[in-house]
Amino acid sequence: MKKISSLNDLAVNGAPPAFDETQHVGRPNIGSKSEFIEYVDKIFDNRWLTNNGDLVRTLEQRIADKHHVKNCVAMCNGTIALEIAIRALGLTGEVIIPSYTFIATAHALQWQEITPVFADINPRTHCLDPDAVRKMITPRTSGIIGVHLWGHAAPVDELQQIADEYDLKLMFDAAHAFNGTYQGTKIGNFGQAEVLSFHATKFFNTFEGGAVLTNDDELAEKMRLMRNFGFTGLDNVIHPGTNGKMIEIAAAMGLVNLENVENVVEINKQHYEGYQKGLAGLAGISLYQFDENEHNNYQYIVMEVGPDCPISRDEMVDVLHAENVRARKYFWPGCHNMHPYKQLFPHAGLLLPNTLTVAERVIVLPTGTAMTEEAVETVCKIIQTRIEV
Ligand code: T4K
Repeated sequence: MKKISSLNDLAVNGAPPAFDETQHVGRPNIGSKSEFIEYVDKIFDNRWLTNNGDLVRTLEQRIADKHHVKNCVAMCNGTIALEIAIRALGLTGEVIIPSYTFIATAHALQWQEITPVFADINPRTHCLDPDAVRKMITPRTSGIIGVHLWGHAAPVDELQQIADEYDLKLMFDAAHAFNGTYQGTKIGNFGQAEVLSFHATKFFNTFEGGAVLTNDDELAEKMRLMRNFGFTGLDNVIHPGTNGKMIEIAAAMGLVNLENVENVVEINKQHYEGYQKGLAGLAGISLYQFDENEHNNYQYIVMEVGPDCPISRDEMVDVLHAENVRARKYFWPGCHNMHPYKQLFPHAGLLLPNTLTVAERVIVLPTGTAMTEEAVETVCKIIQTRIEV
């Protein structure tokens, strides 16, 4: 790997890029290939491919146990899991969410003709600000969806208090928060339901996949019906539904990856510490702080480029891309600036000052098991070299 020692070494100045192979944000964390092949053999032998198979049920039980929650309802992806949870909870009218999230949080509502109402975030945690949530409540509000962004828990207690006060439903988009905690309790136990994503780029993946965690047995039963067209038995449909089923091959990947999650946390943490060290003291650069009293999966390395940095966030992204570091501007420019919300609510940004500031500053850097410690050092060196020119 080529070492960066001065600005002249940077690809933007005509030299070859620092990395031969692209370092992406989101390279999958993958467990044992041979164990996966064993599961594939089983699937072929059983000729059972989908529809609540053995592997899906085993995975659900293991994930529920891991999160100390009564029910895990596995789905084909996190977005469908959000849609089904939203519908099962009976959300209608308006639902308050952050704009600073992946677009799926908003689309899962809009897709069902429910209006996402964007509330501002806390600039330190990047999660919903409870005071901002209060300001957005109207007679049409039926619920709140908090997002545990970067795996950091949303302000669960304050949001629950608001929900109780106004008789609203509360659920969480926990797509980033697999195996995380809030005040020592595992994610999955808060609100009426919490939704995980097992997309390839997530801390834990099933290729594509997701799940709803809940301690409400009745709600879980409803969602199990809804993910399977409302069928009970062979010919009896007793509920409106869709096809949200997880397939056996996805569950096999999940069972293999589940064995590996502690290893992934360890590597992610090492990389996080490597970035902390490598980026310390750089003008205008700060790294998102995780609460070390909680269990974090460190899947997102979130760097902020502030006004004191000699170059802008976008210039920094260009520098990194030129070196084959596929850093990402998650979640720029905020959901409220994307279609159809930008057209529907052209003035939403006026009430979202922290969202705008954070969205303009963040760069997510690569991490995970596909990345080496030296690669982390090199990425830091690229940033350092460009700043200290
Ligand atoms: N809520 C939140 C808060 C979420 O972040 C998400 C998903 C959801 C809900 C919805 O859950 P799902 O329905 O997805 O289960 C990615 C993911 O597609 C998306 O799942 C994720 N959030 C979001 C944060 O990131 P993109 O558009 O950035 O993905 P893409 O295809 O650019 O991939 C990112 C990088 O990962 C690429 O540069 C290359 C690398 N990669 C990707 C894949 C798929 C690989 O190396 N191998 C791969 O197989 O959205």
